[in-house]
Amino acid sequence: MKFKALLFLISIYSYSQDKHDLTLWYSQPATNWMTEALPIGNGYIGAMFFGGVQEEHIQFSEGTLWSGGPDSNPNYNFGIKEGAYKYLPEVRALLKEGKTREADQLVKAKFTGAIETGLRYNSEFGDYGAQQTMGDFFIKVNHTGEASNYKRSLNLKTGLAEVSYNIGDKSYKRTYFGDYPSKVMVYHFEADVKTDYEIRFRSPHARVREYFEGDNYIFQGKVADNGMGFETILSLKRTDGDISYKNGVVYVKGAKAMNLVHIADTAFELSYPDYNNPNFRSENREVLNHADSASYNDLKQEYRSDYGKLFNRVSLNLHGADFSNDPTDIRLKNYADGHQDTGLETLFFQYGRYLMISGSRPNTMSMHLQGKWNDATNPAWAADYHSNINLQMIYWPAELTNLSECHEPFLDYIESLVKPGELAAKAYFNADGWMANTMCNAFGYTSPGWGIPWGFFPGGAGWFSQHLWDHYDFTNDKEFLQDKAFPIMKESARFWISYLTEDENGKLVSVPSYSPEHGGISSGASMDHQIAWDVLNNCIKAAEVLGIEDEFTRTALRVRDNILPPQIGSWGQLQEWKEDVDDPNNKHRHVSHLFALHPGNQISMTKTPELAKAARVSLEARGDGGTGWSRAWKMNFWARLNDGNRAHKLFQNLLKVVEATGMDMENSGGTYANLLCTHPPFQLDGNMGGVSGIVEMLLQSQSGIIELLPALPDVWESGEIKGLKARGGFEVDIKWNNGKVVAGLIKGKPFQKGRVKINNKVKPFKLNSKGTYSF
Ligand code: FUC
Repeated sequence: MKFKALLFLISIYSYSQDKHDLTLWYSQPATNWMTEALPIGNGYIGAMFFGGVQEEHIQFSEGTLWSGGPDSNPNYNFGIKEGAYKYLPEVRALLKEGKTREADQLVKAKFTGAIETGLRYNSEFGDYGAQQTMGDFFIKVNHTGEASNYKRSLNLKTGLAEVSYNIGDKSYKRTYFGDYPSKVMVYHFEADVKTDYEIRFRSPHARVREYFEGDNYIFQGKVADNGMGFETILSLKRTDGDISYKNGVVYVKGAKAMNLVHIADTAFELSYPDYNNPNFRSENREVLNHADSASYNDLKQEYRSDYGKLFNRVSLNLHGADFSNDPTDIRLKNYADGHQDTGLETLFFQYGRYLMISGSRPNTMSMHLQGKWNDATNPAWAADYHSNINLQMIYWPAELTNLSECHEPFLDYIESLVKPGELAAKAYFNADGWMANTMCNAFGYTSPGWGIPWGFFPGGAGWFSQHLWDHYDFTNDKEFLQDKAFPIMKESARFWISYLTEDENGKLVSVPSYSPEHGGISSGASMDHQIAWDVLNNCIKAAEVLGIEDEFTRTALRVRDNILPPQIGSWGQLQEWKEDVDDPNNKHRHVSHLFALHPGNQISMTKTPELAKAARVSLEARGDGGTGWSRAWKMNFWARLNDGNRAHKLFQNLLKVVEATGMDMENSGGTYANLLCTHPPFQLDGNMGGVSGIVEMLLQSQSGIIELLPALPDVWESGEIKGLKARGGFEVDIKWNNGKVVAGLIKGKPFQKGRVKINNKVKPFKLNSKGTYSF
């Protein structure tokens, strides 16, 4: 039996090389979902627990539960307005004549995506829909008296969340985790003394059927506006004590151990055009039956082994202060007051990896703006898939931090957008290939958003395609490149080949265009040009790997080399638009025109020093603030500019503790007490962008050279990192002292060759017959 076979693996995988204590912990229960509750997940379900003494509150959502889409409105058509393309020549002509205002008005009238809103919809996003919470469990613990020694924690080494306290001389303990292999969440309650519990489930959705059968509490519901069915089951099979059920409440009496195994599924399937899975109920039962063959300890060990296998691939040790004896909320405050705490920085790094493992596993839905953690039916920005920075940033650390398989849900999601994205590209621009604009949902919405300028960004598909190339580049999986990546990349390149037009100097430009969410209409937003360059360049590299040389590759080469290159403007800045109109006092959160520096690689310190200098001028002008993700992105930019101290300053700004939960678009980013990133409100992008920023400070490989410590800040004078990935499929360990590399190891295929930059010297290397090279 699988569970037994896994028992011995635990001893191998539970060992973590991290010397830091990697625990988030608090001496009081959470009172606020967004800022204090702690996240757990099994890839499918994301849950947040509060840890109340008298009553536990566990909120959860399942990634595929969405409102809106085709079943909410028979006219739903991926946002497409047929025939819009007829107005494209007119917009272009107006821009040529310098009639910018008229051109902008025509775009606003004709090139906004269709959306229907109204009271009958679950969210303000109408038939576009929004990610949905499934509901909340409230678990009353019947004990009286004051609690002492209270602790609520999340241990990243074991992956286990715990709540523990005493009442009098009796101790109580809860252990929670999300087990991906068995597709279950597990909530385990134990006490020295027989205890009574009451369990209630509340869902904001319509109840179809609620009942108790065998050892299982079952709730079947549906989303009001699209009728999407879902089912959640709580199995009490492993609970001692008496179990009874009345009027929606499960009563457990006299249990020393109460064990709740929790599953959930929905009628959604990520498949164009109807997105339905009619078999979800029987699939849910299979999950339950399979899990029923395992004891609590089996599930726990299966989880620890599965989690540990991924988590322990990377360890980070930074010498210096480590205040892990202080609760995390206190540490965060002290850090904001200027206390150094490299332990907290390491905790933030590994927390991002924990969130990736808990929120994104093969065959689960892609993470959204909040990963898998959403407690609302009308969440901020629909908790959707934003393509103008957010979704990509969420997945930046996947390859870098050796969690390549966690990247897959996003890559599958990209694939699901191709067909509707082709229809949208034809309808709006009569263009070849596929596009995706700023906001994408679970149902193939790839049209421009319903407002301009924020909604107009056909560059989404090209940027997404970078992730397909990177997945190949970090893994060398040629089959993946050939069968999945290249066809999708090629079609997003073909979009640009047909959308770009020649300007007065014969250069190819994007007309009309808008720099993401900033400024007005343009005859060439730099980010568009850089994305087009990037996807064409990646296609050319992919074709070389696959041995393809044809009409497409020849065109790709010609078009790439004729795109208007990044321009340096009047104050030495990198221009955000073809028009030299950048304002040196502008602090806008988006820094889109630096795409070519990061995550692109058209601009670099060594190959294009003048452009890198201009990028630096622009970055200086934008400042060190912004929303959470904006600070995180700036960390990555400064790392690419080899300025470790400045990157670290941005990291400190990202870790700035924030208590407010409202929406703020300006300069209020930071981190909540539960270490989730503050946009505000909560968005996962800043967590993940921060992790990627840390990696970019320690290791870069985008130039084809493995560069060790390219942007080491003074405060990280000595340390060690193991298991990072580099392009070419390499795995890299680095140890450093006094700012200099002292030892390291590169792993890969036997006899594989590469180049490595150690202490500013580039040298070629060849792995030995075991596939290693140590220095
Ligand atoms: C983009 C950003 C906002 C926010 C939203 C989800 O629109 O400009 O700051 O992150 O995505």
